[in-house]
Amino acid sequence: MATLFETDVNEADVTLSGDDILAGLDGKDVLVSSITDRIDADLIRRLPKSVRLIAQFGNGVDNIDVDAALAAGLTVTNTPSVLTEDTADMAMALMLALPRRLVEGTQMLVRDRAWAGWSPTSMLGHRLRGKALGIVGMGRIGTAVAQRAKAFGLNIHYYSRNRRPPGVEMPLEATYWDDLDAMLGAVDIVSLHTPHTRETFHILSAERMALMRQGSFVVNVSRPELVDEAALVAAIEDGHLSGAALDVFDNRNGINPRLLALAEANKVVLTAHMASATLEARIEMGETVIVNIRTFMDGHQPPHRLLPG
Ligand code: 8YV
Repeated sequence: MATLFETDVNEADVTLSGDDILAGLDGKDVLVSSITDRIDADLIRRLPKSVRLIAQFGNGVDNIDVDAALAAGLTVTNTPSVLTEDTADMAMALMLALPRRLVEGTQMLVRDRAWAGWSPTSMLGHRLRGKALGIVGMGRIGTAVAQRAKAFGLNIHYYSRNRRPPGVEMPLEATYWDDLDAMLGAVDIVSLHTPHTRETFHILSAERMALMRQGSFVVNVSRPELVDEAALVAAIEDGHLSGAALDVFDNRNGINPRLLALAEANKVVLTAHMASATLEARIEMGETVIVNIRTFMDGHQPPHRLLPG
């Protein structure tokens, strides 16, 4: 960006306040944001007139009030596709980590130095093949997860606003559910791949967790807001769910100590919002931001612009 444009970078790599963001924007055409920058309606109202494009470095845009931005005549872009495969890889890794006790096995060896050697009943986990996976949100990432899971022998179920065409469903032998509640009672693993919007906030509510099968578990590489975390913790504590593998969790006031306790007890696997954190994805995300800016500044519609609604 610095080669192509006159660029002001947040070199400190720390989250800026709204006022700090505004202070750096005087006379600028473009604001490049990422998930930790809260671009709400108030900040949008206070943006200098020079700013015409918000180019998000990221797929999800729930940190931006997109409706307010579009209503103010701004263009908003994101960086989809380039992080799909890496994010799906991480979902698959998390799906394996719980039943195959990957973290626990490593900790026993390395942290606890407590391995007594192989024995027939040591570190027994559960087989993935033959289990039913319920994917919530069958977009790009959900579909990429389904492809991987199919190769691992999981039976694919999905809930999505729209049923996917036979060309997508058939190779996956996927079962479509138009009723999320019904799907939850029919699967062993629930993996969340829907964006965080007003409609999807707590899509996995306490009521819905109660509908999940005894001993089933949750994978979330999307957004913490999709899950009622307090209810999830309670459902694992009381043994209804066997666990959760979470790349995202509520971290606004630190991580919930009860969630951490469950992680210590190896019922929960936590990773640090790193599903898309590959060097390759970050480079391609940056390149996509640049393509969006360049086409916009050249007077064209940028390829990854968001539409109203
Ligand atoms: C990114 C993500 O790292 O792109 C997304 O939606 O959740 C992450 O994987 C982050 O958003 C960058 O802004």
